[in-house]
Amino acid sequence: MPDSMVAARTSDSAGPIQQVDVAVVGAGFAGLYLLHRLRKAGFSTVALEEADDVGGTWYWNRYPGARCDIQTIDYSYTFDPELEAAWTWSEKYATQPEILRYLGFVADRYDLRRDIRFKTRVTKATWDDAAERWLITTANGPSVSCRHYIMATGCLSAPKPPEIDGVKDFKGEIYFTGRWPHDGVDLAGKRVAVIGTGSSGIQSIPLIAEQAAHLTVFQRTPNFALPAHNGPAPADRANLLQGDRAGYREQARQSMTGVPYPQQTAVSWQLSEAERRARFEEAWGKGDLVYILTQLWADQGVDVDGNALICDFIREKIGEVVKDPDTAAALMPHDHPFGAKRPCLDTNYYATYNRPNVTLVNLRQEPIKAITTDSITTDKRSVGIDVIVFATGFDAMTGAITAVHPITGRGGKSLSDVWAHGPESYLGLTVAGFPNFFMITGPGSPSVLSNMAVSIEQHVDWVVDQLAALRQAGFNTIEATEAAQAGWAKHMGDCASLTLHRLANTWYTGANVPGKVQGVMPYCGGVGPYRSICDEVVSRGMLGFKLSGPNVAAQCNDGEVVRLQPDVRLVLGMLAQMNLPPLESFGAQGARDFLAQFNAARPAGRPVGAVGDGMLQGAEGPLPYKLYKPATAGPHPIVVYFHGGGWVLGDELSDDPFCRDMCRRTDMIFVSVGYRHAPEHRFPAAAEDGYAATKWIAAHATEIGGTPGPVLVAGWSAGGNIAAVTCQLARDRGGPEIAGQLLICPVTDCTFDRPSYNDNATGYFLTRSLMFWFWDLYCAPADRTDPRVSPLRGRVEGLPPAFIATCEFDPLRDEGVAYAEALAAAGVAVEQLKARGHFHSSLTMVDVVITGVSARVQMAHALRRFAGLPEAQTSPGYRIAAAAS
Ligand code: N01
Repeated sequence: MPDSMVAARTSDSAGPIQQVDVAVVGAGFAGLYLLHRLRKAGFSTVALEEADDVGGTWYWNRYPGARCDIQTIDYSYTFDPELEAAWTWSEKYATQPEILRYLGFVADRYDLRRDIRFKTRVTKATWDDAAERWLITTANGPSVSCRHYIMATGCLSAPKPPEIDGVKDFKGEIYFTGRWPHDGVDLAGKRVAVIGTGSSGIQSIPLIAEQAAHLTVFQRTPNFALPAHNGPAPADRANLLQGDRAGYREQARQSMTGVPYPQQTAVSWQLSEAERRARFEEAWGKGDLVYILTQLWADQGVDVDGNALICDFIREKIGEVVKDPDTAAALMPHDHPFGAKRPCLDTNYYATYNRPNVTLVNLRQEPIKAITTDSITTDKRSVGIDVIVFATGFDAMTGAITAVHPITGRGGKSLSDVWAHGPESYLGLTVAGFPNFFMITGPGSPSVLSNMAVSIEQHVDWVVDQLAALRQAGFNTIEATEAAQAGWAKHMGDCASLTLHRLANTWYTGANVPGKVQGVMPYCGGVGPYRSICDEVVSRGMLGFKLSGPNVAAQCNDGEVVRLQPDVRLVLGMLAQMNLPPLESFGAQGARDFLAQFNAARPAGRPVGAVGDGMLQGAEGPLPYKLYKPATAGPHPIVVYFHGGGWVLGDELSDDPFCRDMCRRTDMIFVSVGYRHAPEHRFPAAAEDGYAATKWIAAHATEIGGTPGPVLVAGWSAGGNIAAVTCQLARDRGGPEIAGQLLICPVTDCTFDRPSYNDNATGYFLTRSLMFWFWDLYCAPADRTDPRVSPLRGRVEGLPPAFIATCEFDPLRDEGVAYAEALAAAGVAVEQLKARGHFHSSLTMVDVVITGVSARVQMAHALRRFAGLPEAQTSPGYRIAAAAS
């Protein structure tokens, strides 16, 4: 329906209806910037705000000690350099009053208040399919009819009820940190209880302790807190910003967290104990949450062991400060990895427990039984109380959105119903079935895992840019498709499985609200990658959105914006940026040199019990080998391993990190064979060497520390081809006995027209033309159907049990699957792993493609099973992304 007709409907039962292009709910950081951008883009707009002034979270959270915990120079608007020049923060971490003054300053500077309806609570929102508009109903004042409806309500705005019996009976004063009285509270001479030790509790407790006659802190879960070392903005950061403001801001936008810190590359186990301690002490001294969360070592956020090192350091610090050992022990977190729950920045928090007027009650040992008229009673004691401060947190991420109830979308569906199993969204920005509805920093976007100021600006810019582009193109409606939304959920899950967030019960996962559906709600893939995905959606013709308008043809480019695993996407993105010439253009030796250089830059392999080398007898002469032995006492079963490289590249060391990783996971010996390469040694040199090497190793098993008897074979890519061929030759030539074969993305056939060859011809590192080059160098066309290079053409009955892994975005995918199917049809026990979102190199890029861990866990289980060993315990050192494995 055209707007002119809609405008004719000017009233409903509540009175005249306000007509605008865009209605915004909230006048905090997000709402203010939205108003500014919408106005500049020529949209008529109104912001509906429950409070009587701007500020959002900084309006409500006025408790003692409230401050930001991202450095203020980073926690600011960046859209207008003149605004940046016009405001100077007084401290590294500004107080709530100063931040509120800043937001008031921004509202005045851009004259935003005239479009804000204060003291206006939105009660419901209804999509009118015929009018293609939203009707927003408010508790007071006129309803609003708008083309687009944007929730800028913040992630932590709906306080959570205390859920403790007897609160209503309490006759003393009750305060919530999230709804603190504007006139302050006089706590002098009073017996105060604080319930909750999240950021709000930890910030307020030291100041409350200074005022109260006695403070009793009721702690359910101890949290990690770090000293803020507040003061003037640190010179190093301030100088960086002053030196190149635009560059600094841009780095923040492209960073993982919205604060410009580099990606750490050193992993914890590469650093000595002294180096790790030095890094930790430096971070502790900085008083910077983002720094300590990202800059210690690369595996701190993805590996429980790398993470545990930090937990130990922090517990040590707590022990140094808190004098009473029982209190210190109670304050030490043990139930979650550092960073999996939001850590806090504090000023004198732990030292506060040394004060004579402060008592800590550990609710894990003595839960609260009830609150009476004048006390709080636990299993063990009753504490007389005059004032209770609830610092019990929020119904985070979804609470403020579903507080508008119902939000009724297309077909009468309510958002609360649609989210009954958890918040679903496309990009954390929109929801299928809710046309023209947007959320700023909604669940499914980086939001609370980032510097909110940066994420808010990115969302606002994206939404307003798209609304302007739609208007320009004549579209009235925009709506996410179900397919795009489902794809986003999958990608969200893939990102979350890379992190340790699933190992903690937190408001990130909804675990803090009884009955709330649990799942990691923020997007864990990083601010920069997220931004590039949003931009990609636009550059691919509003991928995943349905667009319609009165005088234009409807448009829908449906699809999933990210199908790769998140770390694979990053690796491929980096490779694409390097803009390398095709590998085959280097020539064989040039390509070998390039690979050696490339491998030198990867993370070193993890330690194993011992690494040795030697020479074995190949088909036509000696061949080098590398031996990886587990740290446990032998003898161990032996896996004969063949590296990848298209029969042309690589050597016995080129898959070193993978061999080490698998040696550790399987507790078996890996012998990596340096077989001969083409073009110097063409077909069947590599195949015959593979067989000969296996025979030699089996015969010398005891000598090299292995278990006598059957060996196992494994290989990746062309190495997988050699492993498969070796099994056929061993069957046909009377041994050696092979107990099982692990084939990872193997070459199995010389047919190049399977769909995977076409679908993944370019863009995934192993290209179709590179494979053609490999084949040409190794094998004349007349020989290609020989089972010694195309094992799929051979007889597959009577082969050892197999585990065959293939990757979705690999030209070799379908021939790997075909081999598995052929083996299964011939009665060979075969297990398949089809790795979704992975490319040819994913599973061997140890400590780079972290999402490959679960595949390696499965491969290790298979090898152990083939060798007749019991299932391995997950041993310390390998629980990279424990969640993933
Ligand atoms: O809330 P929280 P918050 N009985 O959920 C406990 C941001 N923020 O307001 O962990 C007893 O973190 C609960 O215990 P448990 C920041 O992102 C930023 O402190 O569920 N205890 C927990 O200890 C932060 O993470 C700043 O076992 C109960 C506490 O209450 C987020 O807001 C400042 C309980 C709640 O901690 C939320 O922080 C403040 C019960 N029934 C906040 N229910 C800055 O510095 C809950 N608890 C920018």
